[in-house]
Amino acid sequence: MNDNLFVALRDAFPADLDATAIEAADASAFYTWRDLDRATAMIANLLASLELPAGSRVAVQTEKSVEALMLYLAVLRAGLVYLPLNTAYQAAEIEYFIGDAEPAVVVCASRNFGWISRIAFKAGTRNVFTLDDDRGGTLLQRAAQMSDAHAPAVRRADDLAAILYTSGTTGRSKGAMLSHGNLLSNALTLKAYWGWRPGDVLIHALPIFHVHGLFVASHGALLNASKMIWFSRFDARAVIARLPDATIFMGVPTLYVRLLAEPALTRDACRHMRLFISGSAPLLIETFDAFRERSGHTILERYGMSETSMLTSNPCAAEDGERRGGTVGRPLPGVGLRVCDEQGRPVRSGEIGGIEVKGPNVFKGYWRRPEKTAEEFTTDLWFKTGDVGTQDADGYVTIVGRSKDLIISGGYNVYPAEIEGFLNEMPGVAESAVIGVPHPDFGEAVVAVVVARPGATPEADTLIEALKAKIANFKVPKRVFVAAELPRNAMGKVQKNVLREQHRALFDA
Ligand code: MLC
Ligand code: AMP
Repeated sequence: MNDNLFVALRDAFPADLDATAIEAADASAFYTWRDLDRATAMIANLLASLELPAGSRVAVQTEKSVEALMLYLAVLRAGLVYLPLNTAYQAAEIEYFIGDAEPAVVVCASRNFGWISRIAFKAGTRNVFTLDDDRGGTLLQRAAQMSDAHAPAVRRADDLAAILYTSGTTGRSKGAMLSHGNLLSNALTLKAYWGWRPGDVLIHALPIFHVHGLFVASHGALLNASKMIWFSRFDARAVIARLPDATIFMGVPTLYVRLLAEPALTRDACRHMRLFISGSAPLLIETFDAFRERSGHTILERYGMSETSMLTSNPCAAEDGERRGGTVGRPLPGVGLRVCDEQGRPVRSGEIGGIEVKGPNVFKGYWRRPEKTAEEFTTDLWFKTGDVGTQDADGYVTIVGRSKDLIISGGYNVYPAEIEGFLNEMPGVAESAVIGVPHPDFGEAVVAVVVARPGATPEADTLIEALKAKIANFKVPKRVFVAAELPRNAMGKVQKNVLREQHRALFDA
């Protein structure tokens, strides 16, 4: 018995391997199921030729491409551990992840080879390959010499398949360890609950370095032998132009806001669609309503996280109930969910508390951080999500806030403590507080308030430029304010809620 996730995905391929599996959105390239099978075998053989110990990590920072998806599948096939990295990450961030995960293999874009290979070799990585979005790079050159037959490595359900870096509820980024069993159980649950059926076609327009685009979207289509229409980046007009050829779309709320900004989004454009799914950040009820009005479709909102994959979903089938805007639906089949007070006692339905979860989808713990893992589980082994919400008598969950200091901007997580750390080191800055405020496009936008050192006059624009050179662009505050002091409570703790209130209307139209 082989529990390797790749085997389940490969077993789902259609009988006709020459049918199209993935089509580039501009119809410039078509990949058959046979192409996926052969290419993943060749890359897996290349990885196998490196004779790496079991559990070795393959860290990947490349632009989105079908070949990058093939690399992910090949890593599973070879029985290694996939570690995807956001393309926006810069040197200090990459250095941290590579230092922490100690990957045996790093794959990066050719243009970044110089600095990334320096970081990787210094950290003890032996193999650095390149992969570009035009099929260039050493990875495919080397794989082209390999056999296109490969027996998937035997893995047990508990063996590690991927590590996703996330900050959990506190502190520096930690690697969430996901097993083959975690990922497969969630993929199978979603396949059934969202009623994937023959003929479904997915528009894949999300990045493939996070749960949403890499697991939820790709696994869903692969497990259903569904064709994907592949966008290397999201473009609202181009997506609308392909809706008539598709049935399923998945996006973060920003994508829905941007689709709605296009007059071409009409009922007629959506007539062939079956399902629009949203997640990764709160979907505003205004967006939910406006989308229904314009397209005739009720967005299905679901909720999940890196550590757990998907946890709750609004119903897909009418007999399972209605899709309620503002809620994230009910716990998925097989997922246990409870809402607890600060003492860890379950609250009554309708009352607010911390959301805790349990199930076959819940991760194995944080990479090399047993103490952090222990902190985020209760004594009876429920995982504390750090999200705050309520569950009504019908089981629908509403997320009302987060106990973790986290900003979600356009579906990307930003940890204020990390940005504050960088700001506090900058010349002229005594201290800082980073907050999220409502933003019409990104949902929340990052804003910083800094206090100057005595005699210093740090400029907002200079600080923003300096941050741009150090951290991923989506983490850089859209605005920086210099204040005389930060509001504090009697205990001396910065009152971020006061700052959020002060700047709440900053991005109002
Ligand atoms: C881009 N920018 C952002 C941003 N994305 N700013 C804040 N938040 C974001 N998310 C800024 C850049 O810094 C840059 O600014 C400018 O926008 C243009 O950059 P770009 O890369 O060209 O932007 P664009 O292509 O428009 O990207 C926007 C986006 C992208 C919404 C398409 O952010 C995106 O793909 N988001 C999806 C994230 C996602 O997949 N999340 C899933 C997480 S999984 P400047 O100033 O430098 O020019 C998860 C679990 C779950 O959470 O439940 O699913
Ligand atoms: P990540 O660690 O990147 O996987 O982000 C997970 C976090 O995204 C969750 O803990 C939630 O705070 C948030 N999230 C995901 N889906 C939703 C949703 N539908 N509504 C509100 N928040 C969400």
